[in-house]
Amino acid sequence: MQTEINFDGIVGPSHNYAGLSAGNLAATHNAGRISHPRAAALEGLAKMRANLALGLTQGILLPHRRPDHRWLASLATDHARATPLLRAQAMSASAMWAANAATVSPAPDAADGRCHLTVANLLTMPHRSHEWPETLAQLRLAFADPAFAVHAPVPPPFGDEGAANHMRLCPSHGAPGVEVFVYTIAGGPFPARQHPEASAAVARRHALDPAKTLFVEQSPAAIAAGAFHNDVVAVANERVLFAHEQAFAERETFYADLRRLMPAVEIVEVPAAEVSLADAIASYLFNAQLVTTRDGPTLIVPAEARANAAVWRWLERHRAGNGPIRQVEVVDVKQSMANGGGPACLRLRVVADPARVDPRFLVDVEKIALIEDVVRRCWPETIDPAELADPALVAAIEAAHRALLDALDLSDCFTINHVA
Ligand code: SUG
Repeated sequence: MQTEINFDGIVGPSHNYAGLSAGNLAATHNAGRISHPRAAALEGLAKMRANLALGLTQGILLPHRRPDHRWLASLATDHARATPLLRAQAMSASAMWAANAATVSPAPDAADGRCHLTVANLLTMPHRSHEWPETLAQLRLAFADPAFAVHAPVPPPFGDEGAANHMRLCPSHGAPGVEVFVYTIAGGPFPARQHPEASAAVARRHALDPAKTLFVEQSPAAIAAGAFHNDVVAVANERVLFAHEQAFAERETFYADLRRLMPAVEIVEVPAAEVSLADAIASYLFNAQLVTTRDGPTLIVPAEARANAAVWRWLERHRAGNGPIRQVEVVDVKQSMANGGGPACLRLRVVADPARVDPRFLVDVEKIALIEDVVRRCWPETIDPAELADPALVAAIEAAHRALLDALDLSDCFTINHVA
């Protein structure tokens, strides 16, 4: 039974605000602030609980080992001797944003009938460039069944940010769909993170039908306004595409192609005159989880979307007018939001038969309670980024990580060398 499973990244014990992502306005504005890793992880777990209550299937991805000693050693340094910037890059909890873990093409779209996952290289940002080996190790465990094909990252110099720049439209999750790869062209004030060659390589690896695959340029205006990933200005689920008017460089061509390939598509476009790009990005209206529940298409938005008058007015009017989005759920993930990660950033969608997934990566309410218990006991309450060199903090972060893996019976996760 093909089901959409949302794998949420558990917020790691080193969650902090070091301002490492140029072009990510929230992260740069909050640089130097004190973070609350325990509250951050509990917010993420509460979102997972809420998704279970909506009848969704929920999975997890684990925080990575931080500091990343292996990465520092490869740079001929260590945590004590590294420069403050390198140290912060080795300590980042950025693997929590699972939408950047991999690009996923479900089995019905692939010529070989397997579900394909390509781990993202995330090479544009130094603090994210060393995520992929541990992510790959987890994906190889979670998706070891022959129903899946897990691929190593696209090689440099082609930056790939995973599912955050990929959308899938289909009549229903288990039916063949149209896959849309949104790429970026360098030249604006902020980095372009998704190289078109990377998108093309992922589509080829995933054995997609070229006739049902679209490559679309993200609008440079959106990147310049702070949309460092497409999922900050657009989201798709089954037949619905929900996007800001200024999300794509050539929207008319894209929409025409989409309608030709999938006449039943419902394009819900928010005009800039009603919600400006600035309001869309500040509120993360589009960094919502658009999911199918028993009540129909449901949008899970961050509380910041409700707090923005223009955004909330648009949502209320859409619902009152019987638009395609039938329900709006509000979640509080403000600790993640302060680093530019909304509800959609925190999850990786995989359409598959849950029985084929390693059960240690799936959660029910009891397992969430178990994780909450570890978080309450072991996660630091606060981190001041000025304290990242403190050996006592490092010891606490490493002990917290070990406690989580032990509780989930996943201590083998990073000890086996899964990297090809
Ligand atoms: O890559 N923030 C992440 C946010 C990722 C959001 N993901 C999606 N849109 N799918 C990023 O910019 C900030 C980390 C810091 O500054 O410490 C950070 O990496």
